[in-house]
Amino acid sequence: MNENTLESVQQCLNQFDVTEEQLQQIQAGILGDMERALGRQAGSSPSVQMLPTYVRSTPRGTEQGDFLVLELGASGATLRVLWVTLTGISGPRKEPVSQEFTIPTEITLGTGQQLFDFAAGCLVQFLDQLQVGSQPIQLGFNFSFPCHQTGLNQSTLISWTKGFRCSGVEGQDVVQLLREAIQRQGAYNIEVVAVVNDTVGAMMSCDPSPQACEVGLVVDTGTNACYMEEVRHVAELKEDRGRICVNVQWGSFGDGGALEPVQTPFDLQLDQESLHPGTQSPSHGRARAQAMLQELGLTPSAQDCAQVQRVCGAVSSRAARLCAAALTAVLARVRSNPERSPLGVSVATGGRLYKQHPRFSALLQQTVRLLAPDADVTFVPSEDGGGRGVAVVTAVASRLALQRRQLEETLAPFRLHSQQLKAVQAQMRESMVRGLRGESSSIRMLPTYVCAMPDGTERGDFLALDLGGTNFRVLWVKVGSRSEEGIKIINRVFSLPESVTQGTGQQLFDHIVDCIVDFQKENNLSGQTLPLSFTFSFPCKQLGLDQGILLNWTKGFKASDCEGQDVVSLLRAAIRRRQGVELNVVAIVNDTVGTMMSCGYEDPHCEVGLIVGTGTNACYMEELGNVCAVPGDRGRMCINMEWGAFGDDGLALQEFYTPFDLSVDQASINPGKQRYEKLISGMYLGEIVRQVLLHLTHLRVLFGGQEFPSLQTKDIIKTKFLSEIESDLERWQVRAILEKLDLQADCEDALLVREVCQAVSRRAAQLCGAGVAAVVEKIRENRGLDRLSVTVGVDGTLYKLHPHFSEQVKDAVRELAPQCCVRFLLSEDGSGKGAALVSAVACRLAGAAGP
Ligand code: 0WK
Ligand code: BGC
Repeated sequence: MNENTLESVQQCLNQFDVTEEQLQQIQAGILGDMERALGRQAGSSPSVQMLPTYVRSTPRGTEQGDFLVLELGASGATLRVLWVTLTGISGPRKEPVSQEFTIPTEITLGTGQQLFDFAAGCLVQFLDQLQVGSQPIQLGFNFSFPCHQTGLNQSTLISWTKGFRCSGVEGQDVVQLLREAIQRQGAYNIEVVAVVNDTVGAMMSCDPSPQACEVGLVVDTGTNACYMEEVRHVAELKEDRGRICVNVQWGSFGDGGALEPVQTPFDLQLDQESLHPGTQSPSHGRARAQAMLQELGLTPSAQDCAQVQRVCGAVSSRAARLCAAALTAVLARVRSNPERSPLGVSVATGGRLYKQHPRFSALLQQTVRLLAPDADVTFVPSEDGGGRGVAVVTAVASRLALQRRQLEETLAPFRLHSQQLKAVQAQMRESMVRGLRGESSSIRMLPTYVCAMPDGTERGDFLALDLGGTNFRVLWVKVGSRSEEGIKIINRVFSLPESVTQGTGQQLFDHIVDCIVDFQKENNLSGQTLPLSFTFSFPCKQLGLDQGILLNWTKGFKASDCEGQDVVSLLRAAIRRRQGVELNVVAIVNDTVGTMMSCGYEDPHCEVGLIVGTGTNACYMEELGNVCAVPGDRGRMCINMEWGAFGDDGLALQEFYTPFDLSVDQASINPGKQRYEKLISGMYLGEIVRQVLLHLTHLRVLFGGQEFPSLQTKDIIKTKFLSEIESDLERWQVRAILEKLDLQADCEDALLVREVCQAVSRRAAQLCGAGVAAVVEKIRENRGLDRLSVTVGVDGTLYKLHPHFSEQVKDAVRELAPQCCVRFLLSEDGSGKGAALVSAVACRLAGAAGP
C-alpha cells in the first residue's frame, strides 16, 4: 500500500481525534444540559432528558425474595428473562437463572401488541421450564428506552431508539402494555411491580458493601447513564430531602448541534440512514468502518486489515473518550452533592461494548482520570447485566406496593360512599323526630325559647359571654340601626385554665364573674347593669330563655356540681358572691343559636345554625306544632339539636367506628358519649390521626417502623396540624411540620401522613354534611315545599380554617339534599353578637307585648 493511500487513510482517521479541549467542552455542554433539564427551566430545550426513576435509595442488601426479570432492549434486538433470588445480607448468594431470546426484525418494526405478546410468550416459555407453579410472581421490567416515569411502575415511552420502531407504543405506559400482554397469555399470576432502565439495573446490581454504586453506566447497542441526584434539584418532583436516581438519557446529547465539532461526514451519513435521523448522535464500531472502506473502493488485504483495525480503533477510541466526557459530567453532579459518600464514587458498568471491547473500558477510565483528575472513581462491573439490580428495585417496589396496600386497607373504612351517608341522614332524621316527640333518642332536640329572628329594629347595649369554644370571651355589643350604626362589638378573650374547666362549678363561675368585672373596668362599664346574654355551648334543657339545666359537660369540660343545675342560677350565685356587682342575666343561648341569630341579622333566610369547631352541633327553626315539649302549634321555635350525641344509644354510627375511633373514645373523659362529635369535631380529629399514624408505624409503613416518643403523646396532634398538612404545601414543607413534632420523616412519609389527614377530615366533613342535609330536608318537608332555599349560619375553627372541610360539607349536602338550595354564611364576630340579639329580640317582643 503506497504512501498517498496511507496519508489519505490517516487524514480520514484524524477526523476521529477529539482533543482534550473538545472533550472538556462536551463535558461542560452535557453538564449544562443536565442542570437545565433538572430545573425544567421554561424555554430551555436541553438535549439530555434527566428522567426521575423513582428509585430513591441505593440497595441496602436487605432485599429478599424470588423475582422475575424481563429485559427488553438492553442489548439490541434481544430479550432476556431472568429468575433472581435475593437472599439478603446474610444469605448465600444465588446465581440467577436466565434465558435469552432473539426478537425477529418484523417484531421490532411491527406493532406494539406484537412486541409485548412476544415478550409475554417468552416469559411463559421460561416459566414453563422453571416449573414455578401457580404462586404469585413479582416482575421487574428492564425497559431500556427513553421513558417518562411517574412512579416505580408507571412509565411512558418517549421515543424508540436502537432500531426499534413498534407502532402504538410511544406515548403509552409500557407497564400497562406488558400487563395486558401477560393477561392475554393467561398462564401465570405475574404482577409487574417495577420498570427500570438498564443503567439503573446496573447501578442497583452492585454489592452495597463496601460502598454502593451511585452511578450506572451502560455502553451496548445504546449508551446511557444514571446517578443518584438530590431530589431538591429535580424540579418536577417538588421535594426537598433525600435522593432519587435520575436516568440521564444522554444518547440524545448533541441533537441540538453541540457535537458538530466532533462529527465526521461518516457520522452524518450514518445518522441519515438511521431509523431516527437527527436524534441519538453517533457511538458505533467495526461494521461502520467496514462500510467506510468499501465506500473507498478498497478490497481488504492484510495491510488493509491493519488499516481496518486502525479505523476501528479510531472509532471506538472516540466513542470511549466521548463517553468518558459525558461520565465526568455526571460525576461532577454526584460530587457536588454534600450527602455523597466520602469514599469517592463507585460507577457500575454494564453493556457488551464496555465489557467486551478490549480497550474501550480502559480508554474510558483513562479519559475520566484526565478530565476529572481529583475524582476518586471506582468502576464496578455490574453482575448479570443488571438482572440482580432490577430484582433489587422490584423488591423495593413490592415493599412499597405492600405499604400502599396496607395504607389503603387502613384508610378504607374512612372512605364513605353515598349509600352510607344517606343511611346516616335517614337515621339522624328518625332520631330528630323521636327527640321532638320526647321519645328516647340520642338527639335531644332541646327547645331554646327563641321564636323569632332579628328584624333590624333591635336596639341597645348588651353584655355577652361566650363559653365553650376555643376561647372564653366577654363582649360589649352595641345594637344600633341596621342602616346607620349597625352592630358594634368590643370583646376580650380570657384564658380558661384546665384547673378551672375541670375544677368545681363555683371556681368556674367565680372565674367567669372575675373576667366580666375586669372587662367592665377596662371599658368603663362598672356599675352599669346591661342585659347580659350567656352563650353556653353545652347541652342544656331550657325551661325558658333565661333558664337552662346543664345535662352533661362535653369538650373536655367537667367542672363539678354543675350537671343537672340551672346554669343561669350558678352564674347569678357567683355574681352575688362578688360584692358590689350588678348583672342582669336575660338569656342563655347555645352557640349554634347565637350563630344562627348573628347570621340571621345579615340574611333573613338564615334558619339553621352550625358549629364545627372544638365540638359540633346544629340548631334550626322547627314548627312549634312538632315540638311536643312546648305547648302551642303556631309559629316556630329554634331547636338546639345537640347532634354531638347522635349514636350514643348505639342505634347509629356503629359501622363507622374504626378501632382508631374506639381508642380515642376510650381515652376521652366521656367514653361512649358524643359519638357523632368524636368522628367530626376538632377536639378529636388530631387524636384519630395520631392513632392511625401509630398503627401505620407498627406496620412499618411509616417512618421505617421507627416509633417516635412524640407519637405516643396524647393530643400532641392538634387539628390545626391537619389544616396545615392538608393545605397546598410542598412535600418538604409537610416534612418540616412533622419535624416540629419530632417525627423524622422522608418525603414519602410526608405524603402518607397527608393522605391519613385527608381521609380523617374528609370523613368528618361528609358525616357533618349528612347531618345538615337531614336538617334542611326536615325544614323543606315541614313546609311541604318541592324546593327550599335556606341559609346556614356557620362558625367554628375547623369549618373556618381547614382548607377543604367546608367545601366537602357543601358537596355532601348538595348530593344528599338536591331539593334544597343551601347557602353557608360564615358568622362574623362569633355567637356573642347572636346572643346579644337574642336578648334584643326578647326585649323587642317583651316591649311589643308591653308592660
Ligand atoms: C365561635 C363562637 C363560639 C363557638 C365557637 C366554636 O363565637 O360561640 O363556641 O366559635 O368554635 P371553636 O372555637 O370551638 O372552634
Ligand atoms: C356541645 C354543644 C355545642 C357544640 C359546639 C358540643 O360539644 O354539646 O352544645 O353547641 O359542642 O360548640
